[in-house]
Amino acid sequence: MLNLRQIILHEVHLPLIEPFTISSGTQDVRKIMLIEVTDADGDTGWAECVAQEFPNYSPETIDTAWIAIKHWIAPHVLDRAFSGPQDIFPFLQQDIRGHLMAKAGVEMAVWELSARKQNIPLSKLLGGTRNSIETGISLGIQKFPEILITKIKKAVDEGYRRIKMKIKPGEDIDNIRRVRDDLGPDIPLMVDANNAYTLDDIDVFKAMDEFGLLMIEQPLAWDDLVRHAELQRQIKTPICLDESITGIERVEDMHTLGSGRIVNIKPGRVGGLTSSIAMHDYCMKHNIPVWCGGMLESGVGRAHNVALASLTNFTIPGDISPSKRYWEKDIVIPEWEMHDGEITVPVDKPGMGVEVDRDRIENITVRHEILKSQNIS
Ligand code: OSB
Ligand code: MG
Repeated sequence: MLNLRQIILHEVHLPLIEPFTISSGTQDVRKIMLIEVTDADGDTGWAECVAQEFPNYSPETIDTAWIAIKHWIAPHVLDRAFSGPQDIFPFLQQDIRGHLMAKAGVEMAVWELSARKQNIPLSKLLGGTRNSIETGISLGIQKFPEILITKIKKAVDEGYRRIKMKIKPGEDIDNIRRVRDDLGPDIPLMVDANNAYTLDDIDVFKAMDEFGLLMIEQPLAWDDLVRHAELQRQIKTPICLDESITGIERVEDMHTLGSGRIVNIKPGRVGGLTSSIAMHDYCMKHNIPVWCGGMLESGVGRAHNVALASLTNFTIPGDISPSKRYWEKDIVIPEWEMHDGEITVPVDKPGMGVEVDRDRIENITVRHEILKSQNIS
């Protein structure tokens, strides 16, 4: 039995080594919510809520997630007996609508706690089968195409197994052509539009077919499946859905409608690890490849993504880069490192396999709140 006694929320601000620009905006400081749960035995687990400062990726933000956890999620789960971490998500879904990022933060911390209590790695608790995962890089929109080319070349030289470049209207076909012309047809290249287009832009996507892209990620609206199906019917390049897939039902709908052929699973977007595993299993059964996306996580969220990406059907390199790609100094020990384009899954350590650097967190905390059940003194 699992009995949660306390949830602590920490907001830390981490400056990114370089600003990250997608079609809907730029981030230079990542405002991160860390979640620390404690159970009746005094054991603890950590996770990260991936909601960002502005609602330009998802409707949730770090502030809405804070409110959701404090007022609705924490009171719902504290001091209640659960048989295991897999019971948290269905329980939250039953009574609380939406707020998937907030729910995921708490749920993932409980998974981490459970792994630590059982003294096994989180990857094993989730059913992971890999000892290392292939690493991809997500490159934001750059000021000039020359900078993009240089960055892609450097990433390939560093060993990254898959390159993703962000696009937006006016910064798409010409940039892709330059990358192919300068760096050749063999680079495993894909693009991510973060919803910047509509079906009126269909010719842009038809033109992309000649570049041998691995996939086009989320070209149309963030909550759409029907128009994506129309687009996928008219182009050869596989569509990969990110924002539109908020859970297992949306994966089923995507499959039924033909809205895409690949799924980007971000546990933080879909309500947590239970939901991610269900999506993974469904996709494996239906021969839909999946990969683990990223939300510019600190080493804590990254640890959960690494554990999830160790499951069998994560066959495409994910957006799981090493700590140094994002931060001068990460908040976990050891930091995440890449060797020959791979990150080692910490299969010999319990829980998420890295320790939170508490001194460092204290130095960069801007908000902190301890949530306890009313029943406890
Ligand atoms: O669309 O995948 C995305 C970052 C923030 C919000 C949305 C996305 C991204 C990335 C970054 O692409 C991936 C990473 O964490 O390296
Ligand atoms: Mg994306």
